[in-house]
Amino acid sequence: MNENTNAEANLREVLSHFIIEGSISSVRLYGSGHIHDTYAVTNGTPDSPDYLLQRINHNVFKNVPLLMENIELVTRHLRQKLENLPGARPDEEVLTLVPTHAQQSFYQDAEGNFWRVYLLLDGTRSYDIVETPQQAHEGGKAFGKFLALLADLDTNQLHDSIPDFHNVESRLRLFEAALQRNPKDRARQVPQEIAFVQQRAEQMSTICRLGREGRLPLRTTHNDTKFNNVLLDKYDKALCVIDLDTVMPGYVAYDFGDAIRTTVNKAAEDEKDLSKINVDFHLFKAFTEGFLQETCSFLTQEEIVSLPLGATLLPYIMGLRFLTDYIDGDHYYKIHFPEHNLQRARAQFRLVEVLEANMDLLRNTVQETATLCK
Ligand code: A2G
Repeated sequence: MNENTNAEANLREVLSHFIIEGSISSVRLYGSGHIHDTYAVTNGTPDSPDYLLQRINHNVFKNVPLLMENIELVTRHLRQKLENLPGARPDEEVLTLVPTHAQQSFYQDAEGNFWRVYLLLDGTRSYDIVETPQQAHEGGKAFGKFLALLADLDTNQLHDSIPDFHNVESRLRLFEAALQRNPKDRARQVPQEIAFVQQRAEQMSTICRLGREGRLPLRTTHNDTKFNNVLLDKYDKALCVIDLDTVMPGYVAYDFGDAIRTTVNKAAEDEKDLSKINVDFHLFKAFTEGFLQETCSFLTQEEIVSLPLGATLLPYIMGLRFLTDYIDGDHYYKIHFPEHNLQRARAQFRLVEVLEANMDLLRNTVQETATLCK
């Protein structure tokens, strides 16, 4: 047996613990995620579904059973809400977990790895780079509707799958600690990036502060609203929000900001040529309209004001996390070449600068859109 056949045999063994219909014809690596190992499982039996198999990264998600409880809770809640919504298609609009024969939502193998299986949604696609305002608008609607459907889920029922995930003050402390440790002696290669982080530390803590003062409510938020976490159908209509691992209590500006980070910039998240990093304002407006269409009935005025702050905060946090991982020796994110995390950090910081330079435009667009839909 060669290495690939061996690996596929192991994956098929894992799959045998789940209630799978039909017979599997292939299992292949899938997607562009930075955290888990994901495989597309193709069914050889006509009319039987394809699946998505994931090995959950338990260095990142330290308590997988609690993580899976969150996902069960959230998918159940979304499904119930959609079942009562005229015209909704719950089977296509919510992820479906496939249980194991022991009726669990995950399987732990002898080596301690955790696995789960979802139904693969047929005929859908996601975009790493947004191409049209229609796609941006649909993405805005999808993430907005996600928040709206979960607005009545008691946040106390959710576990923090990664504590302090978007808490920038905590991220800054981890960054300073990595600088102190400096295990690979990389800190001296990046003085400009370090200065970039430190100059903005205070201003970027605004949302944290407003939250602490009780001026921004904690809601059930997605917290990883990269545009490619929305599946669109063949007509580019948004269908389903995926990657529910970080659904936790958070601020709406986090979801808005992370989605803007990955919607308005037509260059890659790790673009090397910083001159290519720009903000497409048509996409910003289209996303904002879709998002507020679904959420403005329940967002407070302070939350609406916080949205443009989220748009600069999230690329800042991502740049900070990429840079921290680079300094620390690349333990968190999967990298594809030695300076990948540094390149990602630089691209994110450039995006922060472009967004900062256009803050008035972002604010006006958000405010005007909110006024129109109130
Ligand atoms: O990469 C992953 O999806 C991260 N998820 C997310 O937070 C963000 O950093 C993203 C960047 O592309 C987790 O860390 C769980």
